[in-house]
Amino acid sequence: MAQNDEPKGSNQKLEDLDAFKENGTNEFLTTNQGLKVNDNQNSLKAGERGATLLEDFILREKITHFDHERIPERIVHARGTGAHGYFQVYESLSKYTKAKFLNDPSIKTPVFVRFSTVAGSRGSSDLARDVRGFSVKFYTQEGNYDLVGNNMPVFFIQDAIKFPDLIHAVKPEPHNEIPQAASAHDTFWDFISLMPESTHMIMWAMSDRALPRSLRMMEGFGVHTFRLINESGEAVFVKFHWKPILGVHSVAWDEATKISGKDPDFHRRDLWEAIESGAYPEWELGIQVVEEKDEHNFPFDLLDPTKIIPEELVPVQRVGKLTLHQNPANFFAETEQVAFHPGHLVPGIDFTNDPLLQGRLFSYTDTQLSRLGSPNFHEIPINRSIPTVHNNQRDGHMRQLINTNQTSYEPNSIGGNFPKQATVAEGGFSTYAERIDARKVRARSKSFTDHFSQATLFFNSQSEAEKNHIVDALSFELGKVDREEIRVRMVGILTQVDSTLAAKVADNLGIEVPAEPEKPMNHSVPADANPEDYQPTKVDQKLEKSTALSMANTVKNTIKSRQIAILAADGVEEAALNEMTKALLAEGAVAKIISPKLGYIKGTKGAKIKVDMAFLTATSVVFDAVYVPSGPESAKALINEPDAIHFINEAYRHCKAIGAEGEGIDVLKASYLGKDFAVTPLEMDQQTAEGIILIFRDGEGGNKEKEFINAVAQHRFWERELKSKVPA
Ligand code: HDE
Repeated sequence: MAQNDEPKGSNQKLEDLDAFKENGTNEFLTTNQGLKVNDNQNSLKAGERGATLLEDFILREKITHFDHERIPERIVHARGTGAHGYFQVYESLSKYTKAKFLNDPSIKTPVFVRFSTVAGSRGSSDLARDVRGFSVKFYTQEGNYDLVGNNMPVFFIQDAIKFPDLIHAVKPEPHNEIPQAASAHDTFWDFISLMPESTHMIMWAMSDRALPRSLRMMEGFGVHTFRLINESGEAVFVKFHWKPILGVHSVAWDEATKISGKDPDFHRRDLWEAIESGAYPEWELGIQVVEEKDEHNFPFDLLDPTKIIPEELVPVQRVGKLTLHQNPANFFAETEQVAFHPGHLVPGIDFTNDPLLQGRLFSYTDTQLSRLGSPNFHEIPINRSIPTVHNNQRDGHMRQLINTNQTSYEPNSIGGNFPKQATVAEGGFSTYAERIDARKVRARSKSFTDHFSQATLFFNSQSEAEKNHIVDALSFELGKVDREEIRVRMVGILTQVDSTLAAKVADNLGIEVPAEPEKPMNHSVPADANPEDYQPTKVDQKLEKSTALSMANTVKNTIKSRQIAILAADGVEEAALNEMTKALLAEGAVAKIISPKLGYIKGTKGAKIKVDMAFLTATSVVFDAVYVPSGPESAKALINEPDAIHFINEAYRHCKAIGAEGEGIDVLKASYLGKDFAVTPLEMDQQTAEGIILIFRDGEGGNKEKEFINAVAQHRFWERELKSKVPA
């Protein structure tokens, strides 16, 4: 991640937004009519103690506006956070597409990005086990292009007509509105267990991908196959990827549940703080390109949104970079009012017939009408395109534009037939002329019925720790399901993915693995159809594993923007503390000193050291690593502080890097780590020792700071879980 020299707020869209900004500094308070207000403390009354008068227009205006200041939250993806930035392509992609913003490496296209969880309400926790939305609005010179994706490359269902069913099943149950932002309940698993097409997505959703460490450390995917079209009208199929420069990292489930209580805004805060500190989040745009002639050369259908194209079959070409460099000025005006739509296209990009995508093309405009209240939502500042809008659409609620021409129809002679259509050469959009020769039918293609092979591919590609986390996640979720028949049916589905997975989950649930999964497995069958025609099939994927699917293979060479907790009290050795802090900051990490009390602590040499947080407000789960510097008095104080010991136990349980120097090591020994090792790391079991960096003052050579930094860069030592069960 570059410490970017780009000045904040420097892009064309941000300049456009400036015209709409207001700031009352040095101004008088006014009503909405611009009238200066003289008394904002008291309503108008008949006498000091009298009834309030209806004529008090100032009171009425203020209360009325307040009464109406909420809008409906998004029906899905209600909880979100956003940021401004820009996108730049590395080299012209004119070979594939005529989209101008993808043709010229000198163009910095302004973007607004919104990340979200799917199921929870606006006020729910960031750390729900859930899919994350990854929506990008490119404000191109040819109009707005929206890439509305997720952090997982597949989806639960294959046809848009099932979307309301899926969402009704996952949302809080209708009779009691429980549970919030959680899929661990009967209706969700009832639906999933009857819909085997969701199995591949379930593997992703139950994996650590559903618990990102940071929005800056997750991938993004366009999910559907799209088309790119070049100047000569030639098309290729394309899958879009966002690859985070910091790698893909997650937190532990136990940690996620604790973060949800300690800091439900964890992801939102992390994104905000990274951008404020100049550690601008970055992703590379990746594309997988498939030529039209190869459309049918895969063991799956490119139009099926429950399938990936494994990177082994079609490599991801990294073609450009997205940088987020400015936080919104106002959450409601920008993050809440932004309206994405996969149908916002520019010339050179087009759809395919993926039946999930096709339904989305209707839904997104439709939903804005009830959410934002008017077909003029495109006039809200954050939604305005950079090119000015000229057409004959008129009026409607909250119209902002003052159209001054006499004609609002086309063709016309009175207005010179303006605004006029553009030829393709002039940039007019023309839909890709796909050949279609078919009967009109309500049907699912037979090429969509392999529901398990890629679920197995995903599971097989995971590391041991990742597999265990999937077992734990499924056991937790199904453990929250009241009805045993749903659990049994779901374990039956899991037998189709991997028999060990099914056996482990069944064991945790205290049930038998069914000898045969329930038949028919797929209950999503038209009334007059033969259920046999809708049952899952298996197609050999000709691939055992795909390395890109495991987070274990991600970037592990940077600690930029990682949060390190330094536990210290009065009597800390300032040299030890300063050296480590200096080394961490030099690598771009953030170091925070945590002590029994706020204020200042004293070093052994008398230095006055500012405390960032007291144990009362700090918690290990929002940090990536812990370091305890030397100093006998400091160590003693920490050993006597239960919150300090708990802090270390938790960090140890969550497999984080832990470092200590001199007497700081005694603090580790007073924690649960003391059970796992006696004196030196040499006496520790190799696996438990990993990620524990001890610095002995009389130790020989080596750069221990560097060793600690390398450990932090590994993110987590998940193998530790196999060895040590920490009761924290
Ligand atoms: Fe969405 N989705 N979706 N979705 N979706 C919405 O649009 C919908 C799907 C995604 O930050 C809604 O403006 C249907 C896939 C994101 O503002 C709504 C179907 C993917 C966001 C809607 C899908 C997504 C939404 C709700 C099945 C990944 C947040 C509010 C056919 C590729 C956008 C809104 C933001 C939001 C409908 C499936 C991603 C109701 C009908 C697949 C990231 O229109």
